[in-house]
Amino acid sequence: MIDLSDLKAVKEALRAQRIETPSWAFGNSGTRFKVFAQRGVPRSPEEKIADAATVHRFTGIAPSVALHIPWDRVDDYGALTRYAKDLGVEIGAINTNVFQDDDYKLGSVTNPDPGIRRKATDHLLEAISIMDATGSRDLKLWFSDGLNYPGQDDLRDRQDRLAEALREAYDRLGDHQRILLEYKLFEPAFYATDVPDWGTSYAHCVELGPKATVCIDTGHHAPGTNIEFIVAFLLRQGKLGAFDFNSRFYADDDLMAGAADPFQLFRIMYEIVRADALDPSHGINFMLDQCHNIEAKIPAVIRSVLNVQEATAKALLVDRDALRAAQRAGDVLGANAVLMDAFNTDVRPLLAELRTEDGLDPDPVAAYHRSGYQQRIEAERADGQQAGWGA
Ligand code: PSV
Ligand code: MN
Ligand code: MN
Repeated sequence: MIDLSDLKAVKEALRAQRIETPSWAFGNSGTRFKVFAQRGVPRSPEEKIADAATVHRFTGIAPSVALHIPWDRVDDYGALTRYAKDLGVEIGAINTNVFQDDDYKLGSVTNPDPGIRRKATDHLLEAISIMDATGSRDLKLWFSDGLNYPGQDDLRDRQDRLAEALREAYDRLGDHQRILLEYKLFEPAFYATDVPDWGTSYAHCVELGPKATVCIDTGHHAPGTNIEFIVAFLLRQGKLGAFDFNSRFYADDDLMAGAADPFQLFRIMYEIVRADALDPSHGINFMLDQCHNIEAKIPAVIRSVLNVQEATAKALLVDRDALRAAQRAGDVLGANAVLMDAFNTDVRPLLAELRTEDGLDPDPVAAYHRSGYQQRIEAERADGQQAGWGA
């Protein structure tokens, strides 16, 4: 059993933790079969930011919100940034969207048509201009580009076109800005995807330079993939830039982080702790990328933040000296027991204590329900509409 009496260092590490919420998680979303509208969903980027600020108010560890362009397009990004600041949050990563335009049927930056490639690359450059106005560090790129049929296009030419567009975006980055290149095994393309895995993303990032790093979306792998290995490998190479946390049972399900496999989340967070990479100064952006199709959105985002925090607390409890000693001694069962001991520890009382010490409610979900915020937005946003995925 782990002794929970003197945990000053663990609490300090948890206090420094930062999780970024996605604006689109607050809007209506669904599957290709049906979008179930909910009452009180945001009608504008400002209202999404207000919901993100509410998540931060109750959790204390979610002080930034990622935007998705054009879903969150506004005329004045400086004003939007000030609006966010007034609510106590910052604008985080700027996500590009080169997947919802008819022109991109055969690809965006990899499209065989140079005119369409130009349009897609211009969108990436526009996103960097938005980052200049919002003060954002991260340009998050995910390309839906790929092929449905063998022979449809030349696999290698498409890599060249991708590299060319990435180079143009990279060269436009300011000193404190960087690219996060996300990969995804399949969907919407079913035969080949142009950035299907961490290796492809990593190779492009290495070619680009130090301001390009890999973003791991936990829902974007083949079933059974050992994600913590990828985390450990990229950390060792200094090329892990960010996470899109969510959980999945089948494909890219975008369910709440830690809901499907809390043990996997713990194993991932252990590799982060193992590399001393939890602190924001290390530069990893711990984001959520989720869609709440049937559950209430704000409590679902709060729950996800808490799930990541719980996994982190357990990872911080791993007795690293004992683990190393067991590993060096070749004690297979002993080493595994050290890890499982931490995972099986109930950290909820510790986290409740931490929140109380910091002036937060020990139960953020219950506090949200008591706050009246949900009733207020349902009344105020009576004409709520699609935002994000449903748009
Ligand atoms: C693609 O599946 C993805 O994970 C990318 O991050 C997109 O930007 C995001 O989903 C939108 O939810
Ligand atoms: Mn993602
Ligand atoms: Mn995804």
